[in-house]
Amino acid sequence: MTTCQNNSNDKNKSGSDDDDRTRSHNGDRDDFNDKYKNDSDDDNKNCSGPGYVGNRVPVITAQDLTGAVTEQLTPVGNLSDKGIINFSDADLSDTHKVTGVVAKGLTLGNLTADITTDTVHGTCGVLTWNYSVAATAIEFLAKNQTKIESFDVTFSDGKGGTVTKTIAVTLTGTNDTPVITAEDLSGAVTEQINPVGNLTDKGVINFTDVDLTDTHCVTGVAAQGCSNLGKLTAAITTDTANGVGGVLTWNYSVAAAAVEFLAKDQVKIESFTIGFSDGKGGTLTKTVNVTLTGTNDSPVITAQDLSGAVTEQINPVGNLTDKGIINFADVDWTDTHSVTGVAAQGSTLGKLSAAITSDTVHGSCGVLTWNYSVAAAAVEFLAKDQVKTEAFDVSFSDGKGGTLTKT
Ligand SMILES: [Ca+2]
Ligand SMILES: [Ca+2]
Ligand SMILES: [Ca+2]
Ligand SMILES: [Ca+2]
Repeated sequence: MTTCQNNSNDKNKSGSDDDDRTRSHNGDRDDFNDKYKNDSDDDNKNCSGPGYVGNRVPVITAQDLTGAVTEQLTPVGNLSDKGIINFSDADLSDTHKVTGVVAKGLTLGNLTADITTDTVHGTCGVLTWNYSVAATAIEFLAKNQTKIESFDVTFSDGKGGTVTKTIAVTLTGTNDTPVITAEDLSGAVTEQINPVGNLTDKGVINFTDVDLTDTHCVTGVAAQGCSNLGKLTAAITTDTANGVGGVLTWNYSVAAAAVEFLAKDQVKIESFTIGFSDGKGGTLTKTVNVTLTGTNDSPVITAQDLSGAVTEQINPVGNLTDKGIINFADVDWTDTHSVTGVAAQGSTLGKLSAAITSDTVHGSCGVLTWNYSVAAAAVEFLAKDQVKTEAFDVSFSDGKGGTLTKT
């Protein structure tokens, strides 16, 4: 009885002086009994004796009623927290037990509670509560998003004295980076024969984000290198709902005329980097490659000299000759050209040869030169002002299927 009183005394009279302690040890009526002097003196002197008629409810002396867990970056096992409630009970012989733990509303975690140390001489009782939730169960929380789970814990002294305390555990979210579930990162356009408008392609990137409340946006599109002819735009066309179903759509466009310079099957790859974010520090970067494929364009004549003339000499010596040039262009920058044939129309006295004497540079300024020659002696038979026309078909090609024939 003396130890119980001292303990109780110490707890309830912080700052009391030595005189009080001395009086307790001396067996005088002490503070412990003073505290409960609403009861009769007899009851306090004989707590379990025949004169005892009332039960005293346990008294909380200290309590930790709040818990906290924080979402892990990579969920493993359980997240847990615990706390204790200290109590005393003036009824020295009472034993205590937890009689109920009731979750308030729907909770993701569980809370258990037990009397881990019962009172000794009425003091130092300890109720310990343990909260636990599966780490994976709270991944859905966004960064710093909180959810509070509450539980009513009731314990009893077995004599009708019960105490109910509410434990509130705060769950705090951590950001999860969006996850790509499918992606189309390659585009392709093909040069038209006759360029009109724009050449376009598009694709989508599908993503999820376990943080249910996160919204997403494209943070930037950057061309890689400086030679891109086209442009790429990107936007979140469908955001996630319940964490799934996010769609980022990219659109590539290039002026049809801008890719005419590509030769047949020549390819040019244009790359763009797309960044998007969940607004909470979770970012992803994706690179889209668009392949531009060329189509052949036939050479185009820009100027031409298709007629020659020679006149019979009085005294035939050597050959009579003439020549001319055909200027051409080819928008296919890399094409090289060659004469593929010279064919005389009917029988001719002279001969005509032809060659590409200057090929195109960046598609222009190509020159084909033809040379006609006939033996001077061979035309002596012509009377004064009599004419004979000799015709030749000259063909040249860009080597990619584009041919021209000139007469
Ligand atoms: Ca999260
Ligand atoms: Ca997120
Ligand atoms: Ca072309
Ligand atoms: Ca060509």
